[in-house]
Amino acid sequence: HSPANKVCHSFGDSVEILGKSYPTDHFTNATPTIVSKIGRNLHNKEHHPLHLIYKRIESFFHKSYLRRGNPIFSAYSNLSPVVTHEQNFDSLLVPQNHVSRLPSDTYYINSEYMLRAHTSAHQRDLVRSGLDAFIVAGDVYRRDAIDATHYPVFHQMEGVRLFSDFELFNKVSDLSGVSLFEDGRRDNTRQETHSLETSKLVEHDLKVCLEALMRCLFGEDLNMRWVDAYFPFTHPSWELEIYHQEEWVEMLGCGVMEQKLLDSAGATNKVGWAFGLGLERLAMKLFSIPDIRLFWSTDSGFLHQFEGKDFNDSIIYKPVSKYPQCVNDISFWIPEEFSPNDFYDLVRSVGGDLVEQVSLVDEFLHPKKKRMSHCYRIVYRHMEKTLTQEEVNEVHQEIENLSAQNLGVEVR
Ligand code: FA5
Ligand code: MG
Repeated sequence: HSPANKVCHSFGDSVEILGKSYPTDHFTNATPTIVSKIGRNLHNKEHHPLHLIYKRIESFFHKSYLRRGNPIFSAYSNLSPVVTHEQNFDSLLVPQNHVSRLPSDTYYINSEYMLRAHTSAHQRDLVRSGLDAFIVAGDVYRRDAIDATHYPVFHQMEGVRLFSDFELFNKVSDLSGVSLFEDGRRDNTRQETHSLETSKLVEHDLKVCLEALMRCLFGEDLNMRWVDAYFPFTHPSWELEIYHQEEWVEMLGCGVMEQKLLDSAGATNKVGWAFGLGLERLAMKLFSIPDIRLFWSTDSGFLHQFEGKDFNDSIIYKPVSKYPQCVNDISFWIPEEFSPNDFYDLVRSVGGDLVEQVSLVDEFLHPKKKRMSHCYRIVYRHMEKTLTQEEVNEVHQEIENLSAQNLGVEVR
């Protein structure tokens, strides 16, 4: 059990989020820096690139899926990112010992509440409320490394579609003896309660939908591939990768929804698919945005390039010239219980968006002292001006001081 709360969360007895007060306790490891991002709602800001992508996807679902002229997918983009551990994990059948529950990976508010780590946290409740088809966009929070493509807050979009037996089988001509459910064994192709036809038809509908979505975003001659994956709440499961600028990039995870989840939500006579995709990943590829920190920029150099744009306009971001980097290393002896994510959070709290990247560049075990030393390289870069060495030194010194104070490390 990693002592995540060693990173002095520095809230008092309670923390105020979106007008509600939450008592802090031994679980609390969210930091003020992280909590200050809640409510920014970049995905709902007119002309913000994340909003443009969200609108493109929403419009795809609204125009592709109609019932008697009305969209069948309902869209949600204002659900609170504060959820219970139960919503984020248990409702999705995430095992008690799954790594994603570790405080080194997740931001907890207290022993009941946390910041959602994925938009899947809303699946069960929205199905329970009676919906058959919905999309959800929102900010999600994960403790993670720091570099040009990782930020502790990013945005996801979830999609869910359920089918009754009539809805699933109405396109098949020979229906004799086909039913949604049957008793069997779980294997690579299906869950124990699904017929093979169910599993294959749901898979087909899901893949056709997501391939069409990607073509709608990236154009007709897009290169894609399906990769087998595992999620506790879908089976079978896949990831979709697209080929872009000479590399394969994972865009989303998806699968056939676990029947146990649907049963717990009261949808016992339906089957369905679900997917979750990353809006930053899509936006960075679509608009050629080179650094994930830029989404949080309030500088006109960035936002200006999207102003007055409609979600269907094609946009290529032109980098505001990159200012020089400043590289500083920090080495310290680590205590017995230490997680690099504790250090990353501290760096993020002190250095904010001046920090472009942090990487573990060296670790070694002192043969006599039996102590472990870590060396981290911190790359500083301001997105809108040149940093002076003094400005960097001040931040770096503060990182050293607080690491010694809060993480129990001994700076070398
Ligand atoms: C999930 O979060 C699952 N909830 C997805 C899912 C939903 C599966 C419904 C099945 C059914 P994953 O952690 O792989 O899975 O994240 C999904 C997508 O979010 C990724 O494909 C990627 O596009 C994006 N993503 C994940 N981590 C990051 C990150 N650190 N920075 C930016 N985007 C990320
Ligand atoms: Mg993944």
